[in-house]
Amino acid sequence: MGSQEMDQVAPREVFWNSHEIFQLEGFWFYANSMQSMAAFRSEFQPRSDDILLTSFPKTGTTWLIALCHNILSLDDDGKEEDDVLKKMNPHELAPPLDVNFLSDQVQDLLLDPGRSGGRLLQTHLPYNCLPESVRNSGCKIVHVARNPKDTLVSMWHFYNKILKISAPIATTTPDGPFPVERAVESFCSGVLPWGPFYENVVGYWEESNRRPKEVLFLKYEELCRYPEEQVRKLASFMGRPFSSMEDGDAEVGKVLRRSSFNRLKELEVNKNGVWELHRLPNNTFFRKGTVGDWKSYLTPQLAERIDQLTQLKLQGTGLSLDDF
Ligand code: PAP
Repeated sequence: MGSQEMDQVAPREVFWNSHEIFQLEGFWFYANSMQSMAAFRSEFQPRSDDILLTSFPKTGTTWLIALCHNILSLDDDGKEEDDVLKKMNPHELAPPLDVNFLSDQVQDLLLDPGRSGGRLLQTHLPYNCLPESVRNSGCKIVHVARNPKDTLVSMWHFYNKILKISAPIATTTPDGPFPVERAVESFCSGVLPWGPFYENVVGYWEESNRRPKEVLFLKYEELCRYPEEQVRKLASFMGRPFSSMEDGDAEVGKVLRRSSFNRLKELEVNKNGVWELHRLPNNTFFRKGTVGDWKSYLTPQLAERIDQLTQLKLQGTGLSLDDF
């Protein structure tokens, strides 16, 4: 469906009293990205060595981009001072294709990713909404998932912050933080950008079971708990396995250090820089970077509400997002 047809027929809602969203194929997306999304779905030409990073928002996208970028950059024998992450927020290396497909920056990046090896691409689109060309191309897809309560709390902080600074996607600017109870309500209803959360995640989980060589499913919590093991798994999947010898261990350490939350958060570019494409301060992508922060924000009742839904939605899928 083209964006004009979509515009006429798509159901619409307002997310958090501020962002207009529309529904397509059971999922919700920002209304102002309708044109870009339609173009991405119909025009995007994948290459067989592309690596497409996918995620529901706030589940570890920034970290995943940094990790993959640093894995691919090992071949360039980059010195610390040449590290582009010192000059750019990780998102600038792989802007969301569904939202920015028509921008000059993305079109330039698609033509010349500026590094040897495959292109690093990113989207929050659910698996079934990816361009057909991607689903049929066999290009590699990595998905990162996260505990739903931590995802929600991260999202709550993020939107409260960007609404305060009146990002261009927002139509109104509220006085105080959006009530967390209403954020839980909206999360559970599934009516939120790229939602419903569960269906988005399960789509990739199921595809990773069907095509494990082409779709890798990672969890934020496992990356936190077993970083070396998970990065080795990611690199092997990307076709850049580390050696099991000492030099391999050193490379894994380098990738993890360069991608670490503490390092990235403290870089000048992420403390004070702005991601011009979205006019967002880079610091909005680095908050706490921990597991279980939901405990500081959700009452037992709200947590129980999400847990029950998680159980219901993941029943029979073999997926658990509450292991930690
Ligand atoms: P996005 O969907 O807007 O791109 P995304 O990067 O998926 O956001 O998620 C942001 C979360 O990842 C934040 O979590 P928090 O709110 O619970 O703190 C952010 O702090 C965290 N994060 C960002 N970079 C890293 C990193 N290098 N390591 C671990 N966590 C990170």
